[in-house]
Amino acid sequence: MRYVEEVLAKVKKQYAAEPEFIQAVEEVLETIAPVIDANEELYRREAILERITTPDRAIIFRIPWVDDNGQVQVNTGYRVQFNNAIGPYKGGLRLHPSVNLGIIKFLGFEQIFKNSLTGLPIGGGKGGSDFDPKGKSDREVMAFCQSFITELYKYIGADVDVPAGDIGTGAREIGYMYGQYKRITGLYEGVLTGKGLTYGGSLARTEATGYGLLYIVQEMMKCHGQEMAGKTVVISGAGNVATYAIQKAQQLGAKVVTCSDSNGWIYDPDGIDVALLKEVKEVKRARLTEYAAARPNAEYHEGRGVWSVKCDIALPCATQNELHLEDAKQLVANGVMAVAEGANMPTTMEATKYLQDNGVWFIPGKASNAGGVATSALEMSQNSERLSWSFEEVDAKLQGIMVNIYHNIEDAAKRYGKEGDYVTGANIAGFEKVVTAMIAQGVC
Ligand code: NDP
Ligand code: 2IT
Repeated sequence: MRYVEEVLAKVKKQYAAEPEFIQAVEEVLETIAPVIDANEELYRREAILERITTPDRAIIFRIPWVDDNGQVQVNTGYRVQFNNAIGPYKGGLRLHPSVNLGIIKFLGFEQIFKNSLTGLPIGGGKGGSDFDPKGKSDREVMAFCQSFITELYKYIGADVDVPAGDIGTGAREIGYMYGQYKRITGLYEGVLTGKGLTYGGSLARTEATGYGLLYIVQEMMKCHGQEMAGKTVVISGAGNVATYAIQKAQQLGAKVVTCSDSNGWIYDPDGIDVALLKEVKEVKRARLTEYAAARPNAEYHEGRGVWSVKCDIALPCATQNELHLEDAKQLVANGVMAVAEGANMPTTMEATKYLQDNGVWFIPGKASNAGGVATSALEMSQNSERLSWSFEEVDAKLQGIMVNIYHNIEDAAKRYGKEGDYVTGANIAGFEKVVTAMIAQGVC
């Protein structure tokens, strides 16, 4: 059996209880197969695929905290330090009831390749907890974050592992975590990114993932003789990534007509009002029904449905496996031109194949949402030199990084005879750098 098939079969058997992790590994291994086949003997002897699919370590811990009624609550915390061949572990912390080891492993695995694609020296990691910040008071969130860091602090550090935000972890949570880390260790260091601007955060980090998504889409459109101006865009999610994707799309002259949360979705024929969306989501932490209530022309629908809206470009920005085969069929039937992932693995494997087979330009999250972690790495650089750069400086670097990623993945796909297959291109380009570093560093 080919080495790549052998390892995939092993992973499927060994981690049968982690479907999202298997899905992420399968997509990567299937698409990098030509690179593996061409180096079969070396990679087999070096056990490259076993090593890259097994985290360096996975830390699982108890997080006890006291709620506002004096009741002790217990959550489970995770940090998966996947691969540090090219730099310290780097990746977000997800706070959502759906979090389990398999979810964190899939995200950590994706992060290895994403971080490599940024061109910056960062390895792959991810963490989080099944804690749900929704509906909790600020004091409860602080109690949770302090307890979380009281255990996690032992395993992280500016040159070791640098966590950041993800679903459910925003500026408030990072602030509480940073305060607790500093209190325990006495260190004022760049151990977390996405920090507030008054204590080491970087300008443009808040906007970076959404803006970066649009920068890469813009570059792809340009290379295909198209422009963003005048395009209709549908976006899912209403969090950090979605909000700034909507904002940048509008700045580029496109019209974004949808957004969503876990309860329902908005169709706003006049274009989403970003200021109102921020007020509802970032300030009030309320539901999208409040957005609809303030916009007479907007429709609110319960459940899922953004992919049924006719558009030129679709940008899934909420969560994994939120765009299914039926959605892909509907998008294609409605004439969609491009799909780019703001979220991590939002498109199922069947949906991805269907879109690609029908000529839709498809950019996978590890390339298209890499602007967030890239800007986190820029935050680390600023922390190291104890300086802060202007918004324009960071934003210009972000644009350069996203344009580079597009050309790197396009080129890698071409080199392996898969022109226009950005999934293959992203996985190959991401893998090449990591594998070279792994082999150079010996068996570790
Ligand atoms: P936020 O918590 O800010 O927002 C998440 C949004 O997605 C919310 O609108 C939320 O709705 C919705 N959502 C979350 N889970 C579900 C679900 N199971 N079903 C339906 N809707 C859901 O997170 P981010 O915007 O930061 O993250 C969104 C995606 O982008 C994630 O996949 C994340 O991993 C990825 N990402 C984030 C980066 C970042 O810098 N923040 C960088 C790169 C990728 P509700 O509020 O109702 O839960
Ligand atoms: O999925 C991701 O890339 C993130 N959540 C951002 C990670 C980071 O370290 O900024």
